[in-house]
Amino acid sequence: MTTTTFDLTAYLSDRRRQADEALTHALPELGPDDPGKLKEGMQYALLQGGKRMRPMITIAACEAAGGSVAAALPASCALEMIHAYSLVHDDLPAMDNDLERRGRPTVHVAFGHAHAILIGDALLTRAFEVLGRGVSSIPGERIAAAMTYLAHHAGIHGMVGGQALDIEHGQNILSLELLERVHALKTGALYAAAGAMGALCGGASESQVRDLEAWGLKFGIAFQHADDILDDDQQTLRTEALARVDGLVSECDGLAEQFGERAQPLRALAKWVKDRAHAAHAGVKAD
Ligand code: GRG
Repeated sequence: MTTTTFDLTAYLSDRRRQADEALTHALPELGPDDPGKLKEGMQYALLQGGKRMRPMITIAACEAAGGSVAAALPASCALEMIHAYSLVHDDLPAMDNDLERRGRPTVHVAFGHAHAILIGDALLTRAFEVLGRGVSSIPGERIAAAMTYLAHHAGIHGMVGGQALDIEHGQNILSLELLERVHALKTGALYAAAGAMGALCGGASESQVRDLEAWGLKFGIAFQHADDILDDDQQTLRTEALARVDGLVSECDGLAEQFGERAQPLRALAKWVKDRAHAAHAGVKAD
C-alpha cells in the first residue's frame, strides 16, 4: 500500500502530552487526608517519567479503528497505572530489590516497604475505577469488555503469570521458545490489552479487536527482544531474537493492513521497535 511520510516523533510528542494530562487528572487529589502518604506515592510512581508506550499503543489502536484520542484516554490511563503498579512491586526487596528507577529512589526506598505494597495496590485498583468511569461516548458493554481484557492480560494469564514464570527460570533461559513465553506474558500481555482496549474504544468490530490484540502481543514481544538486545541480556539468544523481531514486526504490519492510512502510527511504532533492535544489535545506542 502507499504511505505518506509519517512523523512519529511529532505524533508521540502530541499523544504523550495528552496522556500525561489525563494521568494527572486520573489520580486522587493530594490533600491533608493522606494516611501513609499513599496519594503522594501514587503520584511519585506514576507521574515522573516513563516512555508511556502502553498508552501510545492504546491511542494508536483506537485511531486505527476510527476512534478519537479522547475515547482512548481512560483505557490508556488504566493501563499505565497497572504498568506503574507492576514496577513498584517488581522493585521490592522480595522481587528485584532495585533501589533506583528512572533516576530516582524506588517507591519502597522513598515511602517504605509496606507502603510501597499499598501504593501498588492503590494504583491497580484505581485503574479499574478510571476505566469504569470511561467516557460517555463509549457504550457500557464496550467498557465492560475492555475491563475483561485488562484483567485477563494483567493477571494470572498475563503479566502476573509471566512474572512467576520469570522468577521460576531466572537467568537460565536457553531456548528462544521459553524466552518468548516469558516475554509474551510479562511484557506482551499489557500491549495485547492496549491493542484490544484501544480497538474497543475506537468502535472496532469483534475480529478487529482480536487482530489489534494480536498486534499488541507481537509488538510487545518484539519490544522486549529489542530491550534485551539493548541491555545485553540473554546474550546467547541475541541473534535469534533479532530475527524474531523482524518476523514479528512483519506480522504486525500484516495485521495493520486492513486499517489503511489510519494505521500509520501503528506501522511507524512497529518500525521504531525494529530499528531500535537493529541499532542495538549493531552496537549503536538508541533512545
Ligand atoms: C510485579 C506483577 C508484577 C509484575 C512485574 C514490570 C514487570 C512485571 C517487571 C519489570 C522488569 C521487566 C524488564 C519487565 C518487562 C516489562 C518492561 C519492559 C518494563 C519496563 O517498561 P518500559 O520500558 O518502562 O515501558 P518505562 O519506564 O518507559 O515505563
